[in-house]
Amino acid sequence: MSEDQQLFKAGQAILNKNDFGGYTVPTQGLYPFQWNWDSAITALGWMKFNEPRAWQELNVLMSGQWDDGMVPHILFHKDSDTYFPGPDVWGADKKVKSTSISQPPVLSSVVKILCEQAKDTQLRDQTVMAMLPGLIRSHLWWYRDRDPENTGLVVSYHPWESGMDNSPAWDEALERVPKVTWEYQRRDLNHIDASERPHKEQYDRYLYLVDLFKHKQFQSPDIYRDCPYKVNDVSLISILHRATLDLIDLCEQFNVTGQGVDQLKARATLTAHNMHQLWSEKTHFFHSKDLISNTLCRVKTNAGFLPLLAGLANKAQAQHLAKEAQTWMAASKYAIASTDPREPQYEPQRYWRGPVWLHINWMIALGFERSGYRDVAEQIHNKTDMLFREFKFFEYFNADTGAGCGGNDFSWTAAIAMHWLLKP
Ligand code: 9WN
Repeated sequence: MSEDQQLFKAGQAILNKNDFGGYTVPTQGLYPFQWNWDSAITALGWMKFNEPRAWQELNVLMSGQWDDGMVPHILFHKDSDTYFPGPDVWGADKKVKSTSISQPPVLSSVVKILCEQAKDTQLRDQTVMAMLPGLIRSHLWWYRDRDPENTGLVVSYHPWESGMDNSPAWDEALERVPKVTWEYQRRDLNHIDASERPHKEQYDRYLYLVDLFKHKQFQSPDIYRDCPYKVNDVSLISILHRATLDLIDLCEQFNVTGQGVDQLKARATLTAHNMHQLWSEKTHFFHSKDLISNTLCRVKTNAGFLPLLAGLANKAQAQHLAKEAQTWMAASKYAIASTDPREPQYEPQRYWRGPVWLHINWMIALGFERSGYRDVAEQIHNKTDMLFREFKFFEYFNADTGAGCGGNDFSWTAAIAMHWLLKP
């Protein structure tokens, strides 16, 4: 058996082990529920060896969709006491217990990839036809509830919604959020060393926002008015835009018209028109925007490369980003770090403040490839490939040493390796 075949088998074993019956947990213990973007990305791995299971993953995720269209960030299908905060803290007692925010909506893009790879075309057509109305409603939810002023740039209310929880991009915006004063016990630190996780001070503020959503009874207009944390997350906006374009393609392919498809097209045009607001002529880079102070989040993070994935960078911007990517890669041994290694906030092993994440590198590489920078995409591919071969399927990797950090036997790491890196 070749090395790639062995690693593929190891990846397969991880997904089987993390399969909780129709959905895959990111890793056991630390994250015992179904997470939104983890699940979508994990389906790419399932697709390589079990097509029905890949589609099932997505169907189970969609089963938690709220009536207003939101697909929640976590679905609490079964109880577990190894994670905090659980369903009681979130207080969202829907048909499936869940959190009250969403996560980067990579789902429609994944559906498009699965469609291209499907061998069982009957199963594909049945599943996608049944899923499309829900997917359209979920995108309309983003544009309606999270962009009430029609700017083309959706608003996030929580760092957990970005999926890049303690990114230094959020530092200033988060400091404005009060801390909770009630006592709680974190569970992540039972599994992972504190040096790799967010600080208590950040958790205090994350929880304040969770309480606020509950007190506002999850009503978007009230939260939009009163939330002390509101950002245009450049990563989420880019992922949503890519996914909207992919969803529009899927609708054309499957002859789905009406149901708001025209609104999706109009919103996508608006995003493309206003994206320049997140570009800084000073740094020659894309930044998220703090909507309360009305300023760009200063620190350069990996999110700034993601407009390429969505075709939201013009030629000159793409050229700057290509140069920037080379500089980041020269500054740290492995692929694109989550924070620019030259920033004072860079911490190579603390979660989203420095470490390398495989799925983000996959998206950045796709972006460079789509923008005509094959060489940069290939360099990112090769520098990501080294990581999991040397250090196995960890949640993320120390950007300086490559050492595996966070949870081990991690679903999306295995899935991205199987989808993108391994040639069994
Ligand atoms: C909160 C599951 C999730 C990922 C996020 C990552 C981390 C959770 C946490 O784990 O967040 O959602 O408790 O730390 O930041 O991107 O989806 O893998």
